[in-house]
Amino acid sequence: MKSIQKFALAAAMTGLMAGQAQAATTLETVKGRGHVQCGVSQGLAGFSNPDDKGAWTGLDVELCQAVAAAVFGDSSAVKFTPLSAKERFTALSSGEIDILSRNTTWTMTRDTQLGLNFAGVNYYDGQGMMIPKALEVTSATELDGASVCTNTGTTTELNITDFFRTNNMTFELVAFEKADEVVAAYDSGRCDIYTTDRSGLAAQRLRMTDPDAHIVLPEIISKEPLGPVVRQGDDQWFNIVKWTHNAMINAEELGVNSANAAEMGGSDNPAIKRLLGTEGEFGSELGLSNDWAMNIISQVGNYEESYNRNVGPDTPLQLERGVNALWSNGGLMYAPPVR
Ligand SMILES: N[C@@H](CCC(=O)N[C@@H](CS)C(=O)NCC(=O)O)C(=O)O
Repeated sequence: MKSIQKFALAAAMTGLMAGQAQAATTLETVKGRGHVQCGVSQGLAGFSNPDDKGAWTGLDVELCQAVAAAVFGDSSAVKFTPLSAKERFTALSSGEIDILSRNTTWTMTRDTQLGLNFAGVNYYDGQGMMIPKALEVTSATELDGASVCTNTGTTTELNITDFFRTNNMTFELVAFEKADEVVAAYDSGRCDIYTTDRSGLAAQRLRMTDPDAHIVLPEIISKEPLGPVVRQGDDQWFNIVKWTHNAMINAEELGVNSANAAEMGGSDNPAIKRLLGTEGEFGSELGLSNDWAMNIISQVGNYEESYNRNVGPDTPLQLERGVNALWSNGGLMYAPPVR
């Protein structure tokens, strides 16, 4: 037995013999600390990005603020840990963060090998490619022999390799740990292609010396369902993050938003009453107060508000709702009911 395993076994036995109490749950740890610790990117406009005063903004940031509103009734009770793609899962597994909310794709091995639970999908994405207009290429299939800039520790690296191989094309992968390095390398002409999630391309194009000199090709080469992640082994915390996300989507569907939530608490619609806690014990069954979702919606907003504020058509990213529309509008956003 490796010495580290022996140590863990001895520590566990000592704990058992001493009748030691169970380790604290994530909710207890979070409450004791007084804030949620949320892992985010190192800066990606629209998703998790510090503003000029250093305050974090974005769709992924607001998900964590919503969890803080659900737990503490205070959306500001959250601190952010910027993480590279490579560092993010270790930070979650080790307990350094309570939630990873960082343009992270739900894949099978992240569930099975890394022991993680995705609490939902807050942005359905796909991988794309950006190229300088000057290349005068209209399809990725014309890019045989290209050099490709991307991030290490991502699904992106794997998908681009599949794409070139299945199309019988050669390529040179130029991978960096930090997104800033990828942006700088591509912008300086080191690569013909910048590949990442299409939402990421929309954000990073704005950082180029001349954004208009680049285009995103039409091909979508993968499925990238992005969402918040927790560790396996704490179903209560998993439920809290999952239902925070669901509450924001259900609120949009029910027409409840930050401006009308307080008034909607008095609605006759039973689905709205259950969501807002004026009927039932749905919050206390999560380990929270019954106004958990009222706090999320009044302090952060519903999914539509968060989407439009951070990544929607009126933001610099200009991302149409597309597949991220509610199921009732032909999209994929569908939350189970509060029932
Ligand atoms: N969704 C992919 C890619 C995630 C990723 O790390 N993308 C880069 C490129 S957009 C990024 O987040 N950069 C921002 C940063 O590292 O701060 C995954 O989960 O592996």
